[in-house]
Amino acid sequence: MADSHAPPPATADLFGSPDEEAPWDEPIAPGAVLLRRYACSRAAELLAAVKAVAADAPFRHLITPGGQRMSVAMTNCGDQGWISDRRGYRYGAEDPLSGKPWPAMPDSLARLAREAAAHAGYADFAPQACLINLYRPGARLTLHQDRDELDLSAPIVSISLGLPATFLFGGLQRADRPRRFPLVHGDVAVWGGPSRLAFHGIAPLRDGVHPATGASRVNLTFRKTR
Ligand code: MD3
Ligand code: FE
Repeated sequence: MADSHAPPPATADLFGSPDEEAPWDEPIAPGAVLLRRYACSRAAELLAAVKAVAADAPFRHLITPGGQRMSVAMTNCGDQGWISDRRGYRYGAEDPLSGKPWPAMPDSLARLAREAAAHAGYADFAPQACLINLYRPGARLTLHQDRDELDLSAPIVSISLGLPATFLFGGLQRADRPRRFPLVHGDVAVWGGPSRLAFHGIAPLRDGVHPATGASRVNLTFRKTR
């Protein structure tokens, strides 16, 4: 028989499964905040949505304008998708593999991005593009800026799922030495204001297995493109 006088668990009731921790905020620079574990309680739903998108628009390794195959595999959902090929980097409404529009952005994804942006002080964030990155061990993203969006006043929201990664967060100059932050399953970040054009990247993914994703990491970035 349950003891009705037992104190309630500190956090377990509010955050689904008892082994899930409550999210917390970690500001890392002006305009940049990590919402630690923010997406944990919804990770299964988010990954199911990613799987549905990838069934329509499969992950592929894009070619950079310089002719290199990217080690990260990518796909998109939403009204616009980010692509790279010999001709350059750009957003477009169609998946070049199929010639069809990108899959619609699942509500579960759009809702989380919107809530995270609002939590960080950006009301009414309406992402037009969601770029989905798939990392296998060894995959990396070298230091770069995200500047293919026409409206740089909107933030970018990112969600990390699966294997942990080391995020490299530099400054506004490529030569600024990056700080390193671990990103783990369920971490969400909002990048706006003075951090919107910061150089950033992901160190080569280490070997491992995660219960939710196997030997991989999935990152989603939500963007207002115009
Ligand atoms: C800081 N993705 O898709 S997410 C990218 O984990 C990208 O796959 C990484 O960089 C990933 O372009 C990092 C975190 C992130 C995203 C956009 C930013 C950090 C950012 C834009 C400006 C500053
Ligand atoms: Fe980026």
